Formats: sequence, C-alpha cells, structure tokens
Amino acid sequence: MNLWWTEEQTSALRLGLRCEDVVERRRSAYQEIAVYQTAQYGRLLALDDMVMTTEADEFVYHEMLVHPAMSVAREARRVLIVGGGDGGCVREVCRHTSVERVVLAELDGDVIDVCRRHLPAIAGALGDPRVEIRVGDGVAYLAGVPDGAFDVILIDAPDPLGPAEGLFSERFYADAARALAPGGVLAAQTECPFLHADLIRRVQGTLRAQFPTVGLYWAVVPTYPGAMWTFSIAAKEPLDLQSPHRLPAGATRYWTPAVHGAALVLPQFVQALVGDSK
Ligand code: SPD
Repeated sequence: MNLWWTEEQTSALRLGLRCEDVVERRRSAYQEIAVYQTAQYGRLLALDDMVMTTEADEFVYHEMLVHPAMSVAREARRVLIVGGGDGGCVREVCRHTSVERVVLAELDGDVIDVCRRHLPAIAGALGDPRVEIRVGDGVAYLAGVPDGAFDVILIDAPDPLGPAEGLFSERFYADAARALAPGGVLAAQTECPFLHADLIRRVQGTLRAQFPTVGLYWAVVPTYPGAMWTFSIAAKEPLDLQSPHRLPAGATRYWTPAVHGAALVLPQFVQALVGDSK
C-alpha cells in the first residue's frame, strides 16, 4: 500500500506519513475524527486532518503536560483536564496516588469513543473510578466551577483554531485562576516557538497578569508542527517550579525530575519570547 497521509501544518509546511490502513474515519458534530495505522509511528489520531497524537510519541506530550504541574502543586487530589478526550493525560494523572478525583471536560464525546476502541494504551485509564467524564464545552464548564475547586488544571487543547480558540483566551485563564485552590498549578500546551511565537508571547503575558509564578518549558514531539513543543505553567501562589516533590507511580519514559529541571531551561530565542520569568 502506498497511501500517504498528509497534514498541512502551515501553508508552506507539510508532514507526510505512509499509512498502512485507515482504521476509522468519521464526522462528529464538531470535526472529522480519524485513526490511521502509520508505518512510522503506529496508530495516529487526527482531528480535522491535524495530528493529535500517535502511539510512538504520545508519551512525551502526555508526561510533559501532566507531571511538571502534578509534581510541584502543593496538593494534587482534585484535577481538571480540559480537552484531552484521547485519555493520555488522564492516564498520567491517574499514576499519582494522591489523586482522588479527575474531571475530564471534553467537547466531543465521539473522540472518547474512537480512542477507547482504537487507542487502548492511551485511553485505558478513562475507566478509572476516580475519573468523571463531562462531555461539553470546557470553557463553559470552567466558568461554572466553584472557586478553589481544583488543585491542578491541565489544558490539553487542540491547535487554537475554531472551537479551541476559547481555550487560549484571557477569560478562560481568568476562570482557571479562580478555579484553582491556593497552592494550585495550571499547565497548558502552547504550541511551537518556531511557528507560534505570537501565541506563546500572548499566553505568557496573559498568565503573568493573573498568576504570581509563571514558567515555560519544552519537549520534542516529532509529529507536532515544528517538533519543538512548549508548555506554559502557572502557580496560584509563589512557588519554585524547579522543585518537583511528588512523583508518579511506576516508570516514566520521558519525564524525570532531572528532565523537569532541564525542560525549564529555555534556548535563548525562546527565552526572548517570554522575557524575564516571574
Ligand atoms: N498540533 C498538535 C496539537 C495537539 C495538542 N493536543 C493534543 C491532544 C493529545 N492528548
């Protein structure tokens, strides 16, 4: 089979993967959801023809979105994940024995269904009894959350287009700040510094206006546009982001306390985007 799946990452940049099988492709109320069997990276989940995750590199993204925040938050009992219907962040959160309740606010229930059936290694923890799945708009869900309801909020947003734009807005981060308990920590995926410098600058500026501690860190996710991926982290109270004190159970494949520290060290061109850290 010589079928190639292509993501038009920008108008001048494409990712091409040889595809051995179209496992499922369907249109939900919100988007086209597809799972392909690729020759290079195993199964790939695409939403509207954009890579969301692949079996080969998902661990980098999910461990690095989850463990930095979980490991530095004062407490990590109540966790909210906005987006992330594939379940990768839920899996990593559930590795923390401190966790009592995980709310997953995912817009599209069909994404959850497709991932449960075709990506069990990623979606397997969605059935954990601590997990409560809320299908609906994450922005609206967060707006209705009582003050201080969560210790950790993780924003596993798709790219900032269409319905996902609200997950990068000032209003949304203000609600997240309000919904965090004292000592609480938020982490959000904030795209690639080569391709989305303005977005990183804007989100970091918004976070600095609302949180006393803000940081940016990075990891390499080969199938994401530009491969160098950033995550923004913010704490409700002054906090040393460099000191992880809570570890996930079992072995990780990417995150370690040493990688945590290294990831917060920014190459000069990325540091220039954010200015001096708070
Ligand atoms: N361009 C890729 C951005 C994807 C961010 N979210 C991925 C969801 C994986 N849980």
